[in-house]
Amino acid sequence: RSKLFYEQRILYTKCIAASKLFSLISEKKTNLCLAADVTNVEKLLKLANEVGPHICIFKIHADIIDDFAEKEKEELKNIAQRHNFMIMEDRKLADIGNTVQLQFNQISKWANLITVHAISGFGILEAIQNSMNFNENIGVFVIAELSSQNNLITPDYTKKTVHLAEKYPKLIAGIVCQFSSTFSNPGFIQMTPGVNIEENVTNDNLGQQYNSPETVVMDRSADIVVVGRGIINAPDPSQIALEYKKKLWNAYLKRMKKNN
Ligand code: UP6
Repeated sequence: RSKLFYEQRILYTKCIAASKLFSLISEKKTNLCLAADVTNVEKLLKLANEVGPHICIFKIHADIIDDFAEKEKEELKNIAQRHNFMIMEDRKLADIGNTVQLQFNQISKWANLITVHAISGFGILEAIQNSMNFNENIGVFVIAELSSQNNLITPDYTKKTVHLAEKYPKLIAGIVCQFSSTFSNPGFIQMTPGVNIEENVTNDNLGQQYNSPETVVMDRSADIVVVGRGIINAPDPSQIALEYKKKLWNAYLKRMKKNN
């Protein structure tokens, strides 16, 4: 998997959203996903406008945003179209199939990508698959590992999660994980959070752990890297996003050179 260029990976995926994402990444030459964890909706839209040119995914937590209504969702969709990025709702759905289906039907009205935990078993993916018949363009990222210190996910849980994901290739765009060994299917996109370019920033005080762009892309084969506070707390988010974009893309090119 780590030897293949993004555009080559299209051949291996059965998920429409993943193949769009692979082409978008190679066209824009960016594997950066912004975690736009802000609570103010104007600030959110401003970030999308300013950082949009440098990212492949604009990832949000809709439930932390004040007044994120129909109008603002439309506006975000327009910005996404203008700057050619995808919108991810990082909802980490985890309930029984029926509840998840109802949640998914709402979220799929405005998001292109969504995250889910596999904790409740096959029902969660089955439910989304049923709804997907009406909207084939939305892709799912399954959480197989977390970036936080002492989290409760075990190697066995991770293995079973990947195994379950393999059964839904049309649905699954990728896997949220930390290591290249977590899965091998080149059709799945590895999305990895927990990255900061400041050498002295290795964690926050709530368990988050950070690595460098080189570590996650070169050593751990990340395909898309999630950066939040490293960008959004900077005085000029757009300028720092460009810096992350360049570092991450160079790390990808180096990995390709080394592996081919
Ligand atoms: N995220 C993680 N770790 C995971 C999964 N998701 O940090 O294992 C998400 C968080 C946040 C972002 O919900 O939105 O990635 C990381 O933000 P940060 O760069 O500000 O730490």
